[in-house]
Amino acid sequence: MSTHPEADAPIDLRSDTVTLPTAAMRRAMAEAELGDDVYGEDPTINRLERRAAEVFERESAIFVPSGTMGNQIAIKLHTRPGQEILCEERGHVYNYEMAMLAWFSGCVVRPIAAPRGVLTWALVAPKIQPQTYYIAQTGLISMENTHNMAGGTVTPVAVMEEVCDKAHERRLPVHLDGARIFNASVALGRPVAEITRNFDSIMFCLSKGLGAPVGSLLLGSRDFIAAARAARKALGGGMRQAGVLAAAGLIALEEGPKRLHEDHANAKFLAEGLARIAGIEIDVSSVETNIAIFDVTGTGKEAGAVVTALKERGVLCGAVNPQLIRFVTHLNVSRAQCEGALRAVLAVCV
Ligand code: TLP
Repeated sequence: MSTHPEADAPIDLRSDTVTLPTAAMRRAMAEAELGDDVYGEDPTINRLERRAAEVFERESAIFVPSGTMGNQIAIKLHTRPGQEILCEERGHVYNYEMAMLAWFSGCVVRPIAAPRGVLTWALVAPKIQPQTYYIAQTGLISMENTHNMAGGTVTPVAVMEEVCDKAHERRLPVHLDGARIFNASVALGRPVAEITRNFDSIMFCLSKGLGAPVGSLLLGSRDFIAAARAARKALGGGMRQAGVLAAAGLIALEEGPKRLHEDHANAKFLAEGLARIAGIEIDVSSVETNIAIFDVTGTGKEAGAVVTALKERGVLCGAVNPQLIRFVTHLNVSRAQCEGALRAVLAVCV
């Protein structure tokens, strides 16, 4: 399902969210059987939700318009206002979801710094609040795998299992922001159902590396997903004939994971090339999936200025902060384009 743009088109490494639907997706969207999903009558949405639940071996699943909505519905359902949520300090739920965990759920975050974004029980345990009536209580632990802003790093299965088991002993739920859980699954060489077994809820995105134009799924128990349906409606996420989107999503779910290893190889190739450029720092071993984050401080330039100069050379990417730049590979990025991106970085930075 490759749809590489022409060689002279911009190289878009800003995110794997920029992928365009394949020809097969567009055909399936045009031909999708539709109904009103708020009445539960869209056969294509129903099929996608059933299939996702089957793939993850969960009781139930719900289609949501975005990863943000999936995460925030889960947070709302797991917590009560006035509680704390533990997550890694660079976590998406904390940094890039419009403080909705405060706004919608009335919670605050107690962020935890974790090397490579790997949130271990040893880091989590000391941050759980004692059960004293005058201290805000810990309501939820939220993990992220792969970890986006740590550079697409993968949390090992044993680490996830220990956090879930120990949290459950303390009656604490654990949510997984698995926006890129299929990238983690490919990197770990184990099926998504196996690596996510112990979480209370899981969100994953169809519209990142898997290539669908829109949509994410939230998975959990039958009761949890029934409650999620009401929360989604409250947020304005009741989407009527959304089967047009689910039709593309079904293809993304079946076909998308099969080619993610190509994106991982391209990100590694970029990282290896970047590591050879004077003034750029990147830990190549931490590039485990489709994201490469590198430090340009040693070039004497600010990340924002490098991003602007790269854009002029047809390479699109984003600055994480004044030091760091993120490259994300995906199905619309070829190896030849990665070679072109490295040539552009060399020209701009040296
Ligand atoms: N990530 C986007 C930006 O918001 C940063 C990107 O370009 O990587 N969880 C994780 C781990 C994510 O990376 C993202 C999107 C989301 C949730 C939210 O998904 P959407 O954009 O569908 O709301």
